[in-house]
Amino acid sequence: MHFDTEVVHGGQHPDKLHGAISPPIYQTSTYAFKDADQGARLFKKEEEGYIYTRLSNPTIDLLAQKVARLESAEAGIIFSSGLAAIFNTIVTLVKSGEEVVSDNTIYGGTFALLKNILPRLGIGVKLINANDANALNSAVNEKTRLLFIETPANPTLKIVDIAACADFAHKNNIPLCVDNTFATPYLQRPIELGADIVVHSATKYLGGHGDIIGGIVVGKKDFIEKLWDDAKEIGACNTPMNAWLILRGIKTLAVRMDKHCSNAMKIAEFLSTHNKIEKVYYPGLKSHPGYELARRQMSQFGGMVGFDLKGGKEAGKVVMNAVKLCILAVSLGDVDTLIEHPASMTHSTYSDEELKKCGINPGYVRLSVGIENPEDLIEDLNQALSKV
Ligand code: LCS
Repeated sequence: MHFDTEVVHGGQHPDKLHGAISPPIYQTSTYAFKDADQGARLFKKEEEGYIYTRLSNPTIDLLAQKVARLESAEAGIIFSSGLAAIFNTIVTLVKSGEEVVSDNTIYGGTFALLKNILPRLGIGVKLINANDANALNSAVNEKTRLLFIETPANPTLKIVDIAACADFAHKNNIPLCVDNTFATPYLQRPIELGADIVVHSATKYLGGHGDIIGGIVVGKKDFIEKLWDDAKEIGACNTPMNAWLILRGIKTLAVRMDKHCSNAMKIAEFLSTHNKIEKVYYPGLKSHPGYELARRQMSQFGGMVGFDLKGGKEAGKVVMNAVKLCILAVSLGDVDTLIEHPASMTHSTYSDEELKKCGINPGYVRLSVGIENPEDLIEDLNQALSKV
C-alpha cells in the first residue's frame, strides 16, 4: 500500500463486534479476569491479555501498532507526552555512570531534560554537532549508551545526517534514536535509513489539531519489551481518548502534510524576497545548508519555517504582536499557523551562549505553517512586517 492509503487503512480492522469503522474507545481503567488463576497468568506473562490501562489498552495499542507500521518499526509504546517518550527511552538504555551523546540543536524541553535532569540521575550528557565526525568521535567513549538526534531540528531546521549517524553509532555498538516529530513518517522514515529507535511528540503533526498531548516510541520488538517493563512502573501512560484522537489525526496525515509543505515553501519564498527580512530558514530553499541532505533523506521539506529580521529581536516582537491570522503560541504541527520566539519561549532553557553555539539568533522567529490558504497567510505576514 502507498503511504496515503496506509494512514487510512493500515493495521486497522473494523471492530469485530459491530463492524464500526472508527475504532472503539476502550474507556476503562481495568479489565475483569475470568478467574484468579487467569489473573495470575496474565501477571506472569504466561497468557496475553489486558490487566490495567497503565500497562496496556486496546485503543492505545492500536495507535502504537499503527505508528510502528508507518515508521517501518516492529513495535511501539504510547506515552503521556513526547518528553515522557524521550525520558523513558533514555532511562531504559542508560544507567547511572553511563552517558548519552546528543546533537545540541533540539527542542528546549529535551535540552533541559538532558542538561538538568539526567545529570541528577548520574547520567552523563555530551551535546555536540552530530554532523561533525570529529565531534562525534571525541564525544563517544566506552560509557556511551545512546546517540540522540532530532531532524529537522527544533527550532533552526538544521538537518542531521541520519544514515551517517546510524553508521557511526553502530560502529560504536550504540543505538541511534531519532526524534522524527518535525518530519513525521510521511516525509522521513529514520529506521529505513538505519536508526534503531524513533520518538515522536504526537502532540504535533500526528495529532495535527492542537487538541492533545502525546508521545510515541517505536523500534525493535526486544527493545520495546524492555521499554514496556520500565514504562509500566514509571507510569507516563496516555489515555484511550487521546489515543483515539491521534488515530483520527493520522488518517489525514498525508493530505495535511502535503498542504503544510506547499504552504511552507510559498511562505519561505515570500519571506526570502521581503526587504525587512535578514535570513530565512527552510530546508526546501537552496540557500539552506541542509538542502541537499534534506532532499536525500526526506520526501518533502516540512511545514516549519524560521526567519531573522533586519531589525533583530525588537522587530520580531513587532511582527509577533501584529499578526492577526497567525496565532502567537508555542507547539507546532497544528492545522492553525503558529508563530513564536524560540530564544524567550521554546528554547529559553538554553543560555545565551548555548543559543549562539546552535545558531539560534536572539531575534529568530519560528513559524509552524498551518493548512490555511497560503495567500491569506502571506497577506497576514506582509501586513505584520509593514508595522516594523
Ligand atoms: N520533540 C520535539 C521535536 C518537540 O518539538 C517537542 C515539543 C517535544 C519533543 C516534546 O513533546 P511534548 O512533550 O510537548 O509532547 N515541542 C514544542 C515546541 O516547539 N513548542 O511547544 C512544544
